[in-house]
This record gives sequence, structure tokens and C-alpha cells, in this order.
Amino acid sequence: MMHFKIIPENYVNKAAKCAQIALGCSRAAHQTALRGSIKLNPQIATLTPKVRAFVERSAALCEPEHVHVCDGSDAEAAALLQLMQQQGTVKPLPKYDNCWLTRTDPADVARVESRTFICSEHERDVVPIARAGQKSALGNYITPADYDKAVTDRFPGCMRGRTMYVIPFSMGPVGSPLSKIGVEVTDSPYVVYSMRVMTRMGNKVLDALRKDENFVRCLHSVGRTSNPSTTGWPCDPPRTIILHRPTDNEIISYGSGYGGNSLLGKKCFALRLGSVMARREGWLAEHMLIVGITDPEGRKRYIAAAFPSACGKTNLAMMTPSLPGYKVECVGDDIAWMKFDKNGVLRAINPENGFFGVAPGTSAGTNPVAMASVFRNTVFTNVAETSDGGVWWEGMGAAPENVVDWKGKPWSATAGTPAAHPNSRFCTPANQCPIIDDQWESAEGVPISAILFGGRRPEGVPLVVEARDWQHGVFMGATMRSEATAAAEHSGKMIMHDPFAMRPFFGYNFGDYLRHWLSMAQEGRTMPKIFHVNWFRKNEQGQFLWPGFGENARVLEWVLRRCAGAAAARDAPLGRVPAARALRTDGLAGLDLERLLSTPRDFWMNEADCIEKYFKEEVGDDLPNEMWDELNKLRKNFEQA
Ligand code: TSX
Ligand code: MN
Repeated sequence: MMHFKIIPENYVNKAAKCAQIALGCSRAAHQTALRGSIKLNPQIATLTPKVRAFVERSAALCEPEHVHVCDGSDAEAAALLQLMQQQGTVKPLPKYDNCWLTRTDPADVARVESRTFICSEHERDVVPIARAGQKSALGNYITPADYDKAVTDRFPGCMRGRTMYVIPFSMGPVGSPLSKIGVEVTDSPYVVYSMRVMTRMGNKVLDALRKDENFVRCLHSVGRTSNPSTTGWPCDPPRTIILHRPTDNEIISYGSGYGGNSLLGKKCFALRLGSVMARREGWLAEHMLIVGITDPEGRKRYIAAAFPSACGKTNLAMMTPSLPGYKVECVGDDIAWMKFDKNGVLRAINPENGFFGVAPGTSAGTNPVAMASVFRNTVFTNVAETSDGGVWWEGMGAAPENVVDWKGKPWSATAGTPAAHPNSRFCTPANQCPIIDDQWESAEGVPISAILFGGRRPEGVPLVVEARDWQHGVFMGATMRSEATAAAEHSGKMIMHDPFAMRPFFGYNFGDYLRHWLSMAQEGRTMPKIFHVNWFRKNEQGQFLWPGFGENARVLEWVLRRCAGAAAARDAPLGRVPAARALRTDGLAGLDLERLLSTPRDFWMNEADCIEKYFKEEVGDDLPNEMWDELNKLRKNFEQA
């Protein structure tokens, strides 16, 4: 373990200056100014010059007591666990093998979109013109000046008395041409341990950096409050901020230790910065699961699928197909990085190394594969604890006696509050998944035959529709909506727009994002077929029309036979739906397939109005004309139907 002390000399005042110039390599003047004020430890010399410069500037700004460069070893992980136990951040779960429970501060339990910003010179780089100077649903813009001020106001001295950990990590298999490297500096051992699960980290990444020294700079601090936390979970909720500067390959996060706000490789890097890199370099960084499906004849194909939250994305990624002879294998459950290869085949990698899954609702019924994955080497956050040193959450099964809730208080079913926080999580190595695909770490990625978009739509939206062509498929992604628990001021559930399931994750102007997707269709490429699916349509009595879960294999079977040119489809105003008897429904009693596949005219004329309003209000002049063409086609198809 590399452990060394940085002796803080008189650079306290310099730190504030340093913050103003943030951490960019372009700001060379201050690098030299700082170097003189830090006692260099010999071990820091093993870092590449760019990493070293970043570490030095971060240390000068945050003033940690120690700096620890993570090597990724088992000994290091054991030491982190021991430290976190001493500090009261984790406790062991003796019912399982190497499993740990963390309870966060009750004010630090979720990603905070309202405090997540993208910085660029011009507002229009980040949000569409229609929202200039207003709040956009598609991202928050921050000026370079406000970005620098946010850092200066928070970071100087924020790690005093703490250890600053340096985490070299790779998004994607180390050495894959599709992978990217980051270095996260953090004062949270919980973040280090979680990054060890969710990414490839340590010495092998430092080695890779010696071949290509480019990396994304990630600076994270849990921050410090005037009234320190009594929960053993330091954080600074009133001042929490998550900043992205795509043009500088920089992410800066302050005040939250929770998942998406602090494990900066995931949403911040792989999606927000990733989407900007992907546009620049001609590929796609998407909020998609990746699965391989093998049919009874042994033919294997891969699909990628984007779903908004509460649609069961992780369940689909680990699905047990009901159709005999079919096999589903998991490549990833959350993020896909995809690029056309020289043969024109779209190849996908999962940039992650683990699953950071929502625990509530996961059971032997809904996701037996996840249940077989998570009871070893896992960090559980904000779940309930059982008296035998196990975990419990709503939707796992009958509540045992003597449950302690996520806040550490005795809980009973009559309490009226959930035992596990609704956003409680498991953080588990992907290689523990019993159906992990044998190609999941393939350097070239897996070939994608089809892309699915989905949503939770109680009304009007058919079980499955195939896009007529790529442009129509892009329109399907652009117009995705899903039922969600609405903001506090609205009661109950609303159908929210969530284009490409990327609404909180766009790193740049959504209009440009659509243009980038449209530009993917090129001569010599085998474009994946695009589909929209809806497992959640209901009848008038409010009952689901489709059994879902493993039975979704019937839809995937039709999708893959469409890709092979084998299955029959009929043209509907919305696109192509399964022809009579083309979708396998054998063994499903009482299915109202006609209704499941129907596309009611009145519903869709109203939906077209909602889409028009959304396009105008949120995208305006930045919307590619192709999207208006598709909306016109949609209306015309229904008028003529
Ligand atoms: O994950 C789900 N999937 C995808 C599975 C591969 N869920 C859970 C969503 C919450 C995150 C589903 N819920 C799915 C689904 O396909 N479908 C439904 C709706 C549903 C719920 C219960 C039943 C049927 C449908 N029960 C019975 O029919 C008995
Ligand atoms: Mn996600």
C-alpha cells in the first residue's frame, strides 16, 4: 500500500487562487506555483506527469492530511473495510460472505438533478435554444465563471484531517479500444470501495496510462458541514453540487457521498462526458442494458435497450426466458458504449464492472438471477437489516421479525414508513452474475442486432412496434415517455418525457444529440433495427394486459426473427407490429393480444399534440427537421387510418 504524507506548508492562500483556475491542465501557470509548496513523496513519482500534476493541484486545493494512491489490491480493500468499520460507515452482514451495510445521512440518498450542471462557453452547447435563460428539462447549464466560483466557494481546505485517495480507473475492459480512463480523487473510503466494484481500478490502469496518458479528471469531496454529521456519513447537502466541464475532461463533485453523485465513473463520466466524447469521436454513449439471446437452434444475437426508471431494466438484463430452449445472458444492466467497426457492425461494451441496482422490488420472483448474485462481496446501502445479520427490503418477500430500518431504528410493518429506502442499492461485481455473458469483457465489444426503447405506458402504447427505418427509430427514442412518481407539487403519477432514457444524462444540446444519432446511418453499415416496447399496458380495470418478466422473451423472439427477416409484421400507423400469430402466445391463457397491439386513433392524435408541445417548448429551433417530418408522418398515418 502506498501511503505518504503531504506536508502542507503555506499554500492555504494559494489554494483559493488555485480553485479559481480549477484543475485544468491548460492552466499551467499555477501548476508551477503549487509545485514549490508541496513536499513530494517519492511514490508520487510513479504516476505519469499528467496524473501527478492533477494529484498535486487537488491536494494543494483540498489540503488533505494524507494522499493514498490506490493500487486495487485485496489488501487495500481489506484496509478500507477496516477503516470504514472504525469510522462507523459500514458494518458487516455476517449472514453472507463479505457483505457490508452502509447507512447514509437521510439527506443524502439520491442523485440531485437540480444541483447537477454542465459547463461550456455557450449555453446553447448544453441546452436547446428554446430554453435559453430558462430552466430546461434536458439539462442544467452553468457558466465558466459560476463553475469556478462554485469550486472556490467549496473546495479550499475541504479535506483537512482526511486522507485523499487517488483512484485510477478504466471504464470498459483495460486496454479495449472502446475503453476510457479516469482518475478520481476523493476523501470517501466508501467511494473508493464502491469504485473498486463498479470499475476496473488500480495498478493495471496506471500501467495503461503510461501508454496513453489521457484521462478524465474527477475531483470529489463529501465536503464538510458547520454542524458535523452524527450518522457517521459526512456530507454537505445544502452545498451539494455536481459539475461537468466536457471541453476540459473534468468532473467536480462536492457534498454528497451517494452513488451517482460520487461514483463519478458512472453517470457523470460514462454518460454525460461520454455522450460528448461519443459525438466528437463518432460513437454512442447510451443509458442502455446489453443482453445476448440464444435461440433453440443455438443462434446468438445481442440487443441493447433503453428504459426510463421503474421499468425493470435490471430485471430484463438478467431475465430468465419463459420460452423453452431460449437463453438470455447479461453483458450489462445500465450503460452501453457503442461504435461501428470497420465492417459496419455496431459493437457494444459495458463500461462498468458491477451492478449498482435498486434493491426494493428485487426478489426470487422478479429477478432470481440478481438474488443469486448479490449475497457475496456486496455493499448494501440504505436497505433494512435483519436480526440474523442479513438484509431485507420491500418486495423481497415476507418481512422477518425484528427488522431495523435504513435509518437504524426498529421497524414494524405497521410503521407506515418503508424499512428500506426506496432508492436503496446493492453494489455487486458483475462477474458474480450467474448468467454473465462469456463475451462481457470482450475488447472489441458484442455485435448489436437490435435497439429497444421502452416506457411504462398504462394506455395506448402497444406491446411492441418496429420502426420503419433508422430515422423513425430516432423519433421513437426522442418521443419516449414513461409513468413516474411526479414532482412533489403534483399528486400521483404522471407520464414524463424521457428521451432515450437520457433526460438527466445529456452532456450536450439534445437537438445536436438527435443530429448525431441521425448521422449514424451511413452507407456500408448494418444498422440495427429499432423497436419500442411497453410491458405495462393496462385494461379498464387497471390490470396489466401482459404478464411481463420472463414472458417478455416472446417479444424478444419476434424482434430477433424480424432481424433475421423471418417473422411477419403488418404496417400500423405507428410502425410495424406483429402480424396475426407472428408473436408466440402459446401457453398464455386469457391474453387480449388485439388490444395489446392496438393503436387507438384518438389517443395518438393527442399524443402527437403532446410531442409537438414538448418539441417546441424544450427543443425549438434546435430540433432537426427530420423529427418534424416524422411527427407529420405520424399524424398523417392516423388521419388516413
Ligand atoms: O421488471 C419488470 N418487467 C421486466 C422484466 C423482465 N417489472 C417490474 C417493474 C418494476 C421495476 C414488471 N412489472 C414487468 C416487466 O416486464 N411487468 C410488470 C407488470 C406486472 C406486474 C405483475 C404481474 C404482471 C405484470 N403479475 C401477474 O400477472 C400475476
Ligand atoms: Mn441507470
